[in-house]
Amino acid sequence: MDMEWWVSQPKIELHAHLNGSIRDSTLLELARVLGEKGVLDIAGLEHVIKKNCRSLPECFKLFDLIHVLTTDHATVTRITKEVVEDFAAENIVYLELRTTPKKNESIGMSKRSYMDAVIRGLRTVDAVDVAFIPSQTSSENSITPVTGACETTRKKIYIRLLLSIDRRETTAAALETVQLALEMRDLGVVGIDLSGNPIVGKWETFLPALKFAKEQGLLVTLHCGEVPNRKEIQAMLDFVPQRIGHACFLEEEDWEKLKSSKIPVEICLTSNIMTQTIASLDDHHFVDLYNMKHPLVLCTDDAGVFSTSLSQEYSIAASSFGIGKWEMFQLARDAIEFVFADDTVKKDLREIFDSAERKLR
Ligand code: 6MZ
Repeated sequence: MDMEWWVSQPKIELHAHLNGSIRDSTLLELARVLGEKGVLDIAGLEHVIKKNCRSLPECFKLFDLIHVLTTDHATVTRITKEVVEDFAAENIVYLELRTTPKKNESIGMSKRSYMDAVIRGLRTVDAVDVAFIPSQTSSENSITPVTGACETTRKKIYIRLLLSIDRRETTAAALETVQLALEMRDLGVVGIDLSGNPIVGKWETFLPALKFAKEQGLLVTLHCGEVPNRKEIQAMLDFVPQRIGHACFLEEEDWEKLKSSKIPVEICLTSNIMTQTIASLDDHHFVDLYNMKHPLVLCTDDAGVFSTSLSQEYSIAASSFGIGKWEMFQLARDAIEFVFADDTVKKDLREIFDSAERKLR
């Protein structure tokens, strides 16, 4: 199967970090502008940006650099728009985009104004129809089935937002993010993510904010087991989040707990390989989870940083694990059950997949 086939099929993306999904070309352009202004020494920077294999610690250094380049309101708006257009272009019909609200007093940025810039980005997308305000979801959007590369009608993408707590943050900062998520529920914010450098920060620091989020009905996904950390992995599974990301370093007992809990796992193949979290695809836990019929969803993590796309992740899984086209289509459809959006959206998504399926038969 060629890439065109994977691109043409409807897909659901549930684990994508905004700043990790930025286009290479935009990143280089922003770096050059700051370089010309003398704000940044860009010697060697292009090499860093273009490097296509980096360890997990190197990745977080790159994120700090990306944040220097992107964290002003106009750029946040621009990259949001571009990221949405890029996902929609490859027939992602539902995108749960996550980002860490950032505060920078020197440029008048609060977590709220950062998120407002993201929302402006969603509003300025013009290449495709964007459905992100929950109350308007059913009336605003007639269903545009995604049927293939030669589709002539406009594409449509549902978007929901997750606010990320960075593991460098304090309990108070994490609570502020949860509070903001609650305030922005009518703008499509549906949940909270815990992410950032997995060797930084302690679970106990974030727990009060995550508990509060849960009590308030926000849905939670956690980066879990990206590095070996037995105690934290156990505590995370005991918290019973609605989904977890990665799950690379679980021990036997944790696997049992995960499997009986049926917590869906967001699998990011290229990310795990590039960061050398998993040595090779042959060793990837995808196979075991897939064979067990454990709920799972293929995701990109950081499509820009890892030079991948969701279509490519599907293609890699199919060829590496010998899974047929039809099964892969079902895998993509199964993700409907794990989205954090409400039943109206799920119903629309089912219709989109049904319509695509009729064309496949
Ligand atoms: C953990 C990750 C990540 O939030 O600024 N992030 N956290 N593990 C990963 N695996 C490679 N990839 C990205 O997007 C970038 C931020 O997302 C988190 C990190 O906190 C990173 O700084 P935003 O839009």
